[in-house]
Amino acid sequence: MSSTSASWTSFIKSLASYNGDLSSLTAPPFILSPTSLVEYSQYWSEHVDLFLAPNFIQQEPNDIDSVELKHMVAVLRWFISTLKSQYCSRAETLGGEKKPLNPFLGELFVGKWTDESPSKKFGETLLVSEQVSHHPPITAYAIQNKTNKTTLQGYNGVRASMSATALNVRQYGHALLSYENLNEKYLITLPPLHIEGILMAAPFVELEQKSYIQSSAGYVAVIEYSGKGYFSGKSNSFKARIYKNISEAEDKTKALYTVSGQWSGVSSISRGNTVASDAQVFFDAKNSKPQHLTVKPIEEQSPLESRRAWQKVAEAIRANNYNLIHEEKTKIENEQRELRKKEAADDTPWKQKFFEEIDYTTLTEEDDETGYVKLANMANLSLKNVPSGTRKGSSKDNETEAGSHWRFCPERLDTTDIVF
Ligand code: HCR
Repeated sequence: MSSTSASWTSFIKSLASYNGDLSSLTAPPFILSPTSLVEYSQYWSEHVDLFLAPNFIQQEPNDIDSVELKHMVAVLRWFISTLKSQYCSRAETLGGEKKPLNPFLGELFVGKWTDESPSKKFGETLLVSEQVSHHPPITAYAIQNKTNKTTLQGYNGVRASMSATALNVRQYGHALLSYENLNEKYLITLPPLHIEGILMAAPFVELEQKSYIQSSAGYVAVIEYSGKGYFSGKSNSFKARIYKNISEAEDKTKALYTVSGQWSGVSSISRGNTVASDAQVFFDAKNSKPQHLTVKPIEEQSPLESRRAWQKVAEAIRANNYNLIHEEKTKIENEQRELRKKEAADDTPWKQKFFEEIDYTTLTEEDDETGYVKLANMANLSLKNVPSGTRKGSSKDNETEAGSHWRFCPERLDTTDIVF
């Protein structure tokens, strides 16, 4: 047995007794990614044109659909366009899914997308991503385009469990999209996923079950995911239906639009409940190149910025040097331990830079400026700390009373010393 397959075998054995905390998982070097999880927030906006598209939709005199429904279709297209970057990009660039670096508390990743539109109507789009909690690991982010008064904010954490052949991952958190000029908001829930191919040392992500997009205008999109064999026999398949509101979503024949296909490939859209064989292309992920954000050089980054903080670990991972990875990681972990001890001794807990924790179960719809409470109520979704997309009154909803979430403080971004 080669040393690579021996270390993979012992990794699989360790997964069998795995406790759900991804930071405690010690993986062999060839499965480590040199990128921190705090960077993954960038995948929400690698199609800036689609992210901003609703701002440029016009209502035509002969339109059958309301302009709000046209916006919902555009938001769904943008959401589908994010999935390939979110869930397939490591497989494409690194040859398989990898274990990301586990961000330290306060770790930052910032960058910007420049305007590549010929008319320069997009303006600049900024990303700020921050590790707001280490135990459990939670990353919060905001993507802000001031030119078009468009902001996406959200947070997410994952909990995992091992079954016979796959690592099952539940996402906690949500994303909130606001188009201020349109006076519209959208709540987006995060789908469960599992990692297949672990036994073959060729891990890849497959999404499962459902996620939702609830619009403040009432429309709701229900997206169902499946792997090989269910809808179409193809991996990364999905079927999304848009309804007038959440009660209509109880009956699939009431769908206003149906979109079906592969989120990593081509999907098509039809009116009604089924997708016709000659349906119009909705999104073609293979022929739609992602626009990567620009990040300033490492020398200009603050010590809290991810690529600067992890530089030596990342180099050791690229060099496949296990001792050096361990040595450099230990330095960061020890520094963090010392910081936490000092904070405890001085009674000055760590203060998050751009986000604050909030208990939404204590807020009324009117008191909540983000719109989360209202949108979650409209979609009949739980406000508690339960897996993203949990319906009110379901068994998961009854597992806890806690309702703390993370929200963006835009004024802190306006006054920050962090350079983009
Ligand atoms: C599960 C995962 C870490 C979490 C990653 C998340 C859920 C993070 C938020 C992003 O918005 C979306 C996202 C995409 C990733 O696909 C997902 C990762 C996939 C693998 C990774 C595990 C921790 C890796 C486990 C080790 C494997 C290779 C056995």
